[in-house]
Amino acid sequence: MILRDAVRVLVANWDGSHTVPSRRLYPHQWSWDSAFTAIGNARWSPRRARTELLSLFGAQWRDGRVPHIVFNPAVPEGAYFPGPEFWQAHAPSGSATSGIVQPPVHALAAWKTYLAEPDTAFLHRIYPRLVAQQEFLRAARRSPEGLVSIVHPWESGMDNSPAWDLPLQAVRPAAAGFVRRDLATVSADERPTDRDYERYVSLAAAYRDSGYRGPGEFQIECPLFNAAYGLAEATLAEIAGVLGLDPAPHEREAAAITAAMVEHLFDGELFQARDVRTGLLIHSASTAGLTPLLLPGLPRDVAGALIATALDRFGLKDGALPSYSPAAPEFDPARYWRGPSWINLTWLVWQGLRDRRPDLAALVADGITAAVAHAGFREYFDPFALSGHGCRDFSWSAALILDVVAEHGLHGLPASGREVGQEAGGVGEADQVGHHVLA
Ligand code: 2M8
Repeated sequence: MILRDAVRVLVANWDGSHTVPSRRLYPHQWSWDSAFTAIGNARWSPRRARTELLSLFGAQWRDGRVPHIVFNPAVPEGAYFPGPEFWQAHAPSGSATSGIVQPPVHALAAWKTYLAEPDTAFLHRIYPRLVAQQEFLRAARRSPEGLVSIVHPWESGMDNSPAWDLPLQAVRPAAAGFVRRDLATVSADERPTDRDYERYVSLAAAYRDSGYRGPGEFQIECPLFNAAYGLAEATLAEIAGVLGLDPAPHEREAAAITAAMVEHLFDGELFQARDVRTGLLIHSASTAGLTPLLLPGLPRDVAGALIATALDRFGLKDGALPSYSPAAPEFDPARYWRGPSWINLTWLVWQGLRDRRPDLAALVADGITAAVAHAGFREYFDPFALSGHGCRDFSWSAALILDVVAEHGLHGLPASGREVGQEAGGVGEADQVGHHVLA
C-alpha cells in the first residue's frame, strides 16, 4: 500500500519531463528535489529518473551552475514567489530559472539511476554536465581554505536553519512590497517568518543585481553543501571508471575537500558552518553537521565522534531524526528546518551510516518508514509525535521511501501496513504501475 501510494504521488506530481516537489506549494522543478526524486524513481522507472535528471541539466548555465529552480512557463507568475519576473534569469536552453544553486547531490542520483538500470549512454550524457557543475563551484565559490561557499540560505536547502540566524542578522531586510505565496498553503507557524523572508528577498535581489556573481552579505561554508560536493567527486570517480576515464582527479578532489572540512569545520563533536566574511565557525546544533558521514574518506575517529554526537544529542536511535538537536534551545519540532524530521536529510545520514554502522542505519531506516506510515508523504514531521507538517503529497518523501524499502524492507511499518505492503507486491508492483502510466 505504502509503495503504491508513493508511486501515485510521484505520478501525480510528474509534469512530463520532471516532478514538482508539491503541486500547490512548489509548482516548478527544484534542483536537489529532482535528484532525490530520481533516486526513488530509479526503483520503479529508471527511464523517468533519467529524464528527470537530464531535464534539470538541460537548464544548466554556460558557467556550469545548475539553477535551484527551473520555471515551468505554463504555471502563472503568481503561483510561486519569487518567480521568473523576480529572478530575471534564463538558461541557454531558453528556460527561465533562478540564479542560485542547491547542494550538488546529483552525481549520486545519476549513479544510483545507473545502478538501477545500467545505461552507459545516459552516463556519457550526464557526466560532463556533472563535472561542469563542480567546476562552477570551484571557479565561483571556492575559498583559500579549499571549501565551497553558499551565498543564500536557500542554497543550503535547509533554508530556515537556526545556523543561519546569526549571519542573517547582518543582512538588511528588503522593504516589504512582495507577496508571499507559501502561506496560502501552509500555516504561518510552520514556515519562516516575514522577517526571514525580507532578508531572503534582499539577499537574492542583491545577488541578481550583481549579475549573479556576488558574493554579497552572506557567504557561508555549509557542512552539508561541502559534504555533497565531496561525495559528488567520489561518485564522479566511480562514473569515470565505468566510462573508461581517469578517476584519479576526482579521487584527489574528494580527498582534498574531506581534509579541508576536517581541518576547518569540525569542532571535535560536529561539523559546523563557517562564516567566510568573519572567518569564524557558527556554532549550532544542525543535523547538517552529521552529513560528512557521507564522505567515504572521512577519518575513522572523526566518523566515530560524529556517531557519538548523533546518539547523544540527536536521538539517532529513537526514531525520526530531527533536523536540529532537540537538546538545543532553538529547536522547534514543527517549524520548517528548525527541528522537524525531513526524509531527505535523514536519508543522507542513513547513507552515511550504512557501511559504517549497519545496526544504526537500520534504526534510521525504520524511523523513515514509521514517520511516513504514520503521517503520509508530508513535507516534514514532528520527530517525536510523528505528526505531519508542511505540504502533503511531497515528492521526495514519496520517492525516498521507495529507495529505503527497496534496500531495507518494510521493517519500520506496523504489522498491518507491512502486510498490505507485501500484498501489493512491493516495488515490483510499483514498477508495473509506473510503466503502465508511462506507456
Ligand atoms: C524549500 O525551499 C523553497 C525555496 O527554494 C521555499 O521554501 O520556497 C526547501 O525545503 C528546499 O530545500 C526545497 O528544495 C524546496 C522545494 O521542496 O522547498
